[in-house]
Amino acid sequence: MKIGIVCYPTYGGSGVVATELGKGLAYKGYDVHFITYSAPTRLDLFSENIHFHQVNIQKYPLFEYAPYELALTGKMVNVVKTEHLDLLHVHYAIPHASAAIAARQILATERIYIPVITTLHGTDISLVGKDESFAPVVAFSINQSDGVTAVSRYLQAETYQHFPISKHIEIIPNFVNLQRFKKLPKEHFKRAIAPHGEKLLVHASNFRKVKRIQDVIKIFALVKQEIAAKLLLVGDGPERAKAEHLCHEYKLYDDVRFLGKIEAIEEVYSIADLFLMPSETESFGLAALEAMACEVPIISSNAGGLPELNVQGVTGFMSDVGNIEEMAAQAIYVLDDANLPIFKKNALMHAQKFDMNLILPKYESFYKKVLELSKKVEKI
Ligand code: GMT
Repeated sequence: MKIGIVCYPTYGGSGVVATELGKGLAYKGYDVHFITYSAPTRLDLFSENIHFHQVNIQKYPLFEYAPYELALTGKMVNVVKTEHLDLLHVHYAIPHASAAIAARQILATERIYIPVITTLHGTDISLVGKDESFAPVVAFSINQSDGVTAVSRYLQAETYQHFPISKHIEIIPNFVNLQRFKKLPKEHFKRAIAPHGEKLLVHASNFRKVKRIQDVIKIFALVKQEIAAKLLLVGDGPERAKAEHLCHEYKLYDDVRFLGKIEAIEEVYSIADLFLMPSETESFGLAALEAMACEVPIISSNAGGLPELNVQGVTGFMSDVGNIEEMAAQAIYVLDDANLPIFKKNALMHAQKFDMNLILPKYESFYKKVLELSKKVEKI
């Protein structure tokens, strides 16, 4: 089967899921064509089954806002035709789903029928998608897709609640590659960062407002009052400057390390004792899952789909958004030497339920179902 995958190639959960899915499918023998504006960050694999088609946008003085969606649509049309794709799988509704629906319509005029599957990831529904300038287009493209998936039960419910959707939305949770995300022997790295046996807390994200980085620092400040600890912050984004400022204000700067964007993030998780995710909303929380696979328990908010991932009192704890005192108290409890080993073991055991080898077949059967249904529609 030949599949076109459209995603955001930069740091961000939806791009990571799309890329890991593409790599996994290529490994299974599918011919995978990534259609994006630059090579996806995690597309580090050389494989004869993986192809990359770059979307280029013409610069023209008239365009104050270059029409990326049109360039993407045109690219999809061309790639479907030249590569004889069977299916387009787009990740993140805006603008990938509407571009794919337009491409499908253009191709239909040449009697080429290409089914479109849209995977909803989170902010395309919960934050950006609800914006009144996008909402009608998001609803239209979901309803028009041949198949729609969402990464959690929460996101499915949220989509039905906020948009007039007549389409079935299949839930296919995010997954983790357990070959890559596992606890690695990095004790030397840990000794360098925490030479006195301090506990290591970690947070990884794109440092956007929704991640509540300031809560991460405030929780850490409270934890540090009770136990020796260090904080590692992985990633970068608009909230970083504020976070740095807060560290200075709390006189924490020597105990917090801003590591920036890191490729081998599993090496950081391998030395971590606790992952903090106090997000305002989170449709799934992929970074937390990858940390869990490296035996790291989670302290998170209970927003969005996080209760589907973090099991209260088992893999860590959850609190209401912004309840930093409770999150800090729970972190201190988990980090206690009497409790930590069991939480670590539980985190790994739970992450194994999201093993890529279990979730990929769900996408494969969904592809088959959508292809069969669309063949019937074609005949009518
Ligand atoms: O907003 C982000 O954190 C990035 C965003 C994305 O689409 O790139 O992440 C969303 O998709 C991830 C993969 O499915 C989920 O794990 C994240 O929970 C989700 N983020 C939010 O809902 C805020």
